[in-house]
Amino acid sequence: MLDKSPRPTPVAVPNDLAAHWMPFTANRAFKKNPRLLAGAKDMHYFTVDGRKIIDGASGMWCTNAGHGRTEISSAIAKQAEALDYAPPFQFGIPQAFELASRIAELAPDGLDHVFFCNSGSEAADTALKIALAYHQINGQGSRIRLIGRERGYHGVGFGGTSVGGIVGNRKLFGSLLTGVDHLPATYDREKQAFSTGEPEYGAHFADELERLVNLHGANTIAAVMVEPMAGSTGVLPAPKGYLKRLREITQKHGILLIFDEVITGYGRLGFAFAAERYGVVPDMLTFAKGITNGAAPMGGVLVRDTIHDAFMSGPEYAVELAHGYTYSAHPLACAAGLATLDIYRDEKLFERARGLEPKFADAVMSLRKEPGVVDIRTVGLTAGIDLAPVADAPGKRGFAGLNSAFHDNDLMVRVAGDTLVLTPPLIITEDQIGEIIEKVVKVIRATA
Ligand code: PXG
Repeated sequence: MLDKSPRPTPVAVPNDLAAHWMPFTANRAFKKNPRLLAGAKDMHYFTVDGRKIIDGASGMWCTNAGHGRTEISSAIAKQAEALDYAPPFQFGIPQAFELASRIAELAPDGLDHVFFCNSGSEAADTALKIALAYHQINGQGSRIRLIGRERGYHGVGFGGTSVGGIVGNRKLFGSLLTGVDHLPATYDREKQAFSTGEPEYGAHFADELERLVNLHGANTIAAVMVEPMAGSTGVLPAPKGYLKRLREITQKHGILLIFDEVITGYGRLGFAFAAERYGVVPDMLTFAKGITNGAAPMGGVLVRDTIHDAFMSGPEYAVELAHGYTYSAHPLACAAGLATLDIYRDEKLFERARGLEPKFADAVMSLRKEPGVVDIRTVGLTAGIDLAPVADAPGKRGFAGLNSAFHDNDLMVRVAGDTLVLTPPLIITEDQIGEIIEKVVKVIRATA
């Protein structure tokens, strides 16, 4: 029987860290030496003990407009008072339609419809399901294979985990989806080290799709999903011409191309979407994070009109796609999204990111002379700095870097293995870029 008698050591006190099993976290290390945050404004976090931390990570690739934007928080508060919740199945709120139109307007021509969900993981699984369903209703039900890429990250649902290519995220979780295959990663350090922007070498990695088509037969392949810039694995920008070639091959074989723009969407690469930067229009495009500046959970899939329209047949009383979430197009997220898009537009933040890109790249590349820096990649306002790992302890130096940054240098960075990742809010000033780089120098030296 459940023992409800008073416990000698209460677990319900706010400063007891035991009950919260933290996601993607080294829980035991965290609880010995916590990194606890209490507030945030513009480019900074404030810790529970009152330190001011400069944010080199946009939280977790989310707060492109910087923290504590009152336009967003008051829009959320106003919406919560006017309409807290509305069922998204068979009912709607005007803000959801307005937000979908605004997102479609930012996207390349043809990507005209938005299916809302609550996260990047849900967006990835939604896009994969739409791809399978589309082929089914289009009379090509043999197209059931999904192709991802090694080192790709598409969240943690079963679809995204299966199509994703980060070994550590896959290996504990059984057989995952069947019928999934992977393109090779686009990274070759010997040929690409210290490239700024898109590496010259590597368009040919896309040709591996022809090999998979030969192996499986085009008529069995539903979709290919890739990030235009692989973020979570440590920042791997697409090589020059790579995405165009993927587009040509997918088109030739009737395979849908899905861009996962959860990270690259909303200005990270200097454009509303990376699709625009690369002049390549996918059939679907997933987004999350920056759509609400991180202030409310929201994700979504932009869908090509021909795919959407294919579903709009059959009796009008019938549901066309048996898919959706209780919190799809949640009123608070829609309010946050609309206020966020206003800020991006009014402050021209995508253009700002584009303008800062060369200065950011130069500043980050100055780190190449620091001890144990084995490669640096930059694109948009993002950089990956590979540190030589401690022998026989991959990830140990990266973790030390995270701690050195936070505890000793008042800096927040992301870490992927032994790669330090910088991806600051797009409101960053040139001086603040310099400040972050000075701090990173200290972190690299402290962990060498
Ligand atoms: N796709 C991509 C490309 C992502 O980067 C997801 C899907 C999943 O989104 P949700 O909202 O379900 O978490 C992501 C998430 C990191 C880091 O340190 C990156 C992500 C999440 C957490 C950490 O690089 N990206």
